[in-house]
Amino acid sequence: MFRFLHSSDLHLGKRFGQMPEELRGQLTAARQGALARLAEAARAAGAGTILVAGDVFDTGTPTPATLRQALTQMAADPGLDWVLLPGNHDALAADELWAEAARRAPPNVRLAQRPEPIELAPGVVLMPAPCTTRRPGRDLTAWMDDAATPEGAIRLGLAHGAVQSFGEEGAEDVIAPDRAARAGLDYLALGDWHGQVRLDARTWYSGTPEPDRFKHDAPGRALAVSVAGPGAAPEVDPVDTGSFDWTRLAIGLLPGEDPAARLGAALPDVGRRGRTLLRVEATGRVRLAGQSALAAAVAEAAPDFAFLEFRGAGLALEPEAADLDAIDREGALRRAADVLMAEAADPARPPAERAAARAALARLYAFVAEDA
Ligand SMILES: [Mn+2]
Repeated sequence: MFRFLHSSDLHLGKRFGQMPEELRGQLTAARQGALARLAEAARAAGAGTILVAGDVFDTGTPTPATLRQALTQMAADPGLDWVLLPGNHDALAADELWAEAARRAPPNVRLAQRPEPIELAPGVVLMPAPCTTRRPGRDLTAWMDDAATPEGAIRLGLAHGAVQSFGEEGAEDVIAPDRAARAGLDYLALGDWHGQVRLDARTWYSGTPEPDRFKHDAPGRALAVSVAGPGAAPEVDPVDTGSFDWTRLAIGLLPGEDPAARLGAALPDVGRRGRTLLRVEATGRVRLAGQSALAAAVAEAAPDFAFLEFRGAGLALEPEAADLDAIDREGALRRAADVLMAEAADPARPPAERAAARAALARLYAFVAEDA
């Protein structure tokens, strides 16, 4: 029985420049902290080896502190072996990074810099496919098909990249999704996709241990994998390793509903909010009063969260004469409100302009309501 932890896409040193300044350092530190959480998860699963399937570092030029502190953390438990694979963000082309890593790596850290078998344990052979460049232009796992391993050995693969091409170019970059079957692998540990995905019983993307975007809308995870012997189906268990949650909250509204109540009911537990980055995406139809109430409810909840972003581009204003009357029945304010309402509903205008008109109208409404 061989047990290991499969992870990928740590992106150590990622700077989060688009985030508020006071949050950036916390998010970067949370990524670095993922190393200790992976070590803990490995020990809890009884695994002695951690395979990192690429993008250990966010760039080929991490700061010396990022590199050295990562290696120091990996050295903290000499009973755990780490195997680090160059991914597309930290490809072999970053030769200074990998040379420095090789100089400083503790004995329990192996750098999978060549496509050749590595003996992880007696009878357990790992075949790595390090990324040579950001876009290697070929399937780097092809060599595994013909790689000879000792009779009766467990064959493991480690690679980084897509298994599917969505664009017109780059199809030759793609990893054969059936590589495990073709190469007789007991398990193929993949990285690149930041969400956890099972391709087949022997082929998984572990996902990142610490989320870094809203796209996947899932907590940070790794995989605890057990292989009983050559040919045996692996046992694969997801384990939680995340520190921050990146959560998308979709709210579809109808004009008669109370948007603030809907939002309140859908928000995560208060205790978790300080470690949650939340994107609220409102769609549907809303009246002016509802839009004001929603904006106020978002502003009220925001300080509980590490980050809260509101997206209302999918929200249509329901034209109600009574709402415009509440602004004014005639005069300059009413004329402004009529123009804004028309612009907000004009399909010929770009979405950003319509959103601006909607926001301006909501401001006008809130301003007048406050004054009253
Ligand atoms: Mn990545």
